[in-house]
Amino acid sequence: MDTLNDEFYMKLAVQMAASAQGQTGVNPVVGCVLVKDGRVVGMGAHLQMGTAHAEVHALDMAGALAEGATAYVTLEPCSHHGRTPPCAERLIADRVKRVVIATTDPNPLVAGRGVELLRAHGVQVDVGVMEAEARELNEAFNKYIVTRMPFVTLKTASTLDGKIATRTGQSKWISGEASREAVHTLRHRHQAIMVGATTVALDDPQLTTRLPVPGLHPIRVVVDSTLRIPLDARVVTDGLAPTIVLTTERAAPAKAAALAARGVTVLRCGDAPRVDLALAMRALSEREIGSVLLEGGGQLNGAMLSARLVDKIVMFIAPKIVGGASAPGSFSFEGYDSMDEAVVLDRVAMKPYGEDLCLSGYPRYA
Ligand code: AOF
Ligand code: ZN
Repeated sequence: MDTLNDEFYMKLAVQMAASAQGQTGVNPVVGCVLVKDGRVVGMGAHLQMGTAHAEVHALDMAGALAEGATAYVTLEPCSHHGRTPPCAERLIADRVKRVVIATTDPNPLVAGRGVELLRAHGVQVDVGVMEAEARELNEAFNKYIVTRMPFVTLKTASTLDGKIATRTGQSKWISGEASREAVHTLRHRHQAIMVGATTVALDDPQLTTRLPVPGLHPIRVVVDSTLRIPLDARVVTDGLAPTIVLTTERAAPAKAAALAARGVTVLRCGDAPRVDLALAMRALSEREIGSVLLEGGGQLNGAMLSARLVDKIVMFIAPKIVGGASAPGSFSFEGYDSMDEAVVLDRVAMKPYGEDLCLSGYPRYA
């Protein structure tokens, strides 16, 4: 049985934050629980960009009971005037006695100032309860807010021999149902989903979120240097989510106009024969896209990895072997001569999904 302690209440706050993953745009997910004299008197989560922060919901619920209470917050209360007023000031005004924080806010506008402000007004502040869990919930925000580049999660599903299709191009299905459902949850939790034009031409995917309950569809991003995306592709015609095509200055203006007429946003990133992927990621972040789920194929995965633009890899491995020297793999790029140059994953985690194995980690570039 769980003991009633700081971790117990923080765990609840973390769970509330986790439930909002995917719906706060470039804002972090945050949960807050207020406890007074052994009772929970307020709870809240930040639910959408531009709306109240977690602390405000919890304090509104508690009303006068906030006086003398302890607040458990998964992220350092803000000290700045953003789209909403500073939470640290509100906690002080409502006379909260103690604030327990999982992790500080990396936002340069906050970054410790929330803690300082609270302490300066005599509030007891303790930082670091369930820190790792709280930080991981906001790994995309943590990167975006500091670098203004989106956090890229590369997801791939391959056979035991690393293939993402047979030598004739068949890819349905490599992974099992449990893995595929996990992928749709990943889609829900990312602001955008990105694939190459070849994937669109071959598979005509919808790139939407399909789960046992309704999910959020990510913005669809297609990397297409020559604008060969068919005008009747589902991502162009179905209207289920916005679609952005990343291309080059050389792409045909008539095709760009035809796509634009169908509601597709065409962004030109670089003059080279290929899309400048770093520029492209910057262009997405300028549109307030802070997280991207990269779903291949192998060429785009390889190019993104070579450009060091991949932050996390989530790989589903199915217990199947299809062989074929020409069958495509998860990462197709020139490759390295020496093992010393290999991209190595840090903080590796492994989890079974049905008969598949999900291996994830964070690439460290040599
Ligand atoms: C908190 N509690 O629940 C959240 C915080 O534009 P705004 O007003 O929504 O502010 C966004 C920034 O505030 C965001 O970048 C992050 O630093 C912090 N988010 N802070 O105290 C919350 N969502
Ligand atoms: Zn706030």
